[in-house]
Amino acid sequence: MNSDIKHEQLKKWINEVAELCQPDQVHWCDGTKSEYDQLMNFAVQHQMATPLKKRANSFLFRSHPSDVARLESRTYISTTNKEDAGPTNIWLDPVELKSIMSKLYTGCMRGRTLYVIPFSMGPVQSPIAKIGIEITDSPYVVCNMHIMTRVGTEVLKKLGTNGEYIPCLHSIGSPLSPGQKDSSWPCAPLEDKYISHFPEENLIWSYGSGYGGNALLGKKCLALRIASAMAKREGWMAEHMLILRLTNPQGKIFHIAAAFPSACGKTNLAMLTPVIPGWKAECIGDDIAWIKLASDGKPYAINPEYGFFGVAPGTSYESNSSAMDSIKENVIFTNCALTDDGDIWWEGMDGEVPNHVIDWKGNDWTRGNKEPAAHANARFTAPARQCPVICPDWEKVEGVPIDIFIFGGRRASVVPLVHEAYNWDHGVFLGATASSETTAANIGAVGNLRRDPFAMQPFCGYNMGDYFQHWLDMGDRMGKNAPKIFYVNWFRKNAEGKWLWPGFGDNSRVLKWMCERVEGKTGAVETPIGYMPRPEDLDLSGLNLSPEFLTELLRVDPVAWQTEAADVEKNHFVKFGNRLPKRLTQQLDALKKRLGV
Ligand code: OXD
Ligand code: MN
Repeated sequence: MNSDIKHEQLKKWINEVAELCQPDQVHWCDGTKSEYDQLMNFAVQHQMATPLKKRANSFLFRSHPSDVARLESRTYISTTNKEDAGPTNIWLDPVELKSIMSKLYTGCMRGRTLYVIPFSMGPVQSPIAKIGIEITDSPYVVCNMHIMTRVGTEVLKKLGTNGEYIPCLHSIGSPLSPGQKDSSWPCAPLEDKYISHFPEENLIWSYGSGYGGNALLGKKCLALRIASAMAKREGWMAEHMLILRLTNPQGKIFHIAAAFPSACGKTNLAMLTPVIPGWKAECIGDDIAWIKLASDGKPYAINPEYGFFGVAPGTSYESNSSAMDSIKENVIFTNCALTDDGDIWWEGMDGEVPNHVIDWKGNDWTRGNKEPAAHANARFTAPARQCPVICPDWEKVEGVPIDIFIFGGRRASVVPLVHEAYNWDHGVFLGATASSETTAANIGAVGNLRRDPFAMQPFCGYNMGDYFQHWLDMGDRMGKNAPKIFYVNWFRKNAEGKWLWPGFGDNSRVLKWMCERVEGKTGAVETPIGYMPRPEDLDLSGLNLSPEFLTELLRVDPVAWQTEAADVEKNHFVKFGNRLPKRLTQQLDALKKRLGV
């Protein structure tokens, strides 16, 4: 036990966990580079990681084929009353769940080291930041946490003798007997994996998986599920949102926070290169926003993370040059392919498809192979400071004032390029009814349409009906300072299945319209679903977009929207019973009336 630790309650918790999990040793992480290097050396020596010849201080890991993404089907919100977890979460009674998991945790770290990771979500001195302590037996998790959060002694100093922290217990669930050879990605079988949250006591217990959000507990578990429940209790917001600064040619600054489901282009939008002359975009965060009202009544957001855990396939200089420049060195790659000259590769990267690589399963792969070489949810973990368009204010302790909220998802049809809410309640309705086709970020079927309210379906740590009410309450508190709300769909297709909108840098054209709406400088038409730009309101200069494509992008089909409204009523809102705020039912009624239903 580290004798510098003065926090008695923390020491007691570590001792209790060590007694239960029975590791060979306990290591308190200090967050230094030498600690990172030692752990990476260990991972390389034990054939868990491959150093990349072509990228300085960068490593490739290959996970077990069963452990490749978040596992919503094994993610639990465990509250005393089932209703408090709500219809979008899987609930288990806390006593029962703790009993199951305590059995699994017993002796689970035998033959391994228990690492204690003190971390801060948000700049350590930010009044919006929160401290977590993750216990893990995975060196891979420690190294990723070094990049994704602020780890180390500074955090322990802030914690002092009795500071508040969120305990996050993680084990890969794979003890070693004496002399047993370890595997390159130890983890537990699916039926023993649990990603559990106890929001009433701000507690996280995760067992059996070593991958991403299942194991890097600062991210989805703390910064979204537990934080959303804390935010509700404490009157702030924890959202699945990127944060972006846009500066117009006159030097006016706008801050945008945008929520999209996993693997729907948040990182690309967060780092976009505007195609319209004179506009500048800077990235503050690509996944999570914590937002508090300041004394001026405005909502201020921080990015609680310190790095990017981005989806690799599809990332290229063409789609996101800033992401590519962020991953030149000091990066952990997971489930990417390895080229013969010691670099990584994935589908959708610039240049020629290589003749030969080692695929994410460790097998030879040659061009033309039907199976992808990189897993669809392969990831890069990179320090945010390496992003060439990181905003100079990204670590501002008070955050940045938000002017615009955006919701969206992947919809091949029905949903137009952009529409604007009539008012705050209507905006909350747009967030509450957001929908998207599912992606590989979660283990499960890909391409199915599902409602993903506020892109928080997998991440809201309490009853989603109460979460809708929280958004309404926050709007009431913000009043005239409430940001304008928009809904976008970059993914609409024509009858032949072709994308109608180029996306990426061209999305700046849509953002420009939003900023001009905030300034009251541009027009819009009223449609049944909200305000929309007329073709002439969008800056389309230099874009070779056919008039038919533009018409289709901005088309509102009343019959299709009647079907949407009926789906919201019969299959979505009905799930929330008496937890559904009346103000949202009124919004649905108003939509139906505008549609002539
Ligand atoms: C992520 C996700 O990793 O949303 O950000 O799955
Ligand atoms: Mn995400």
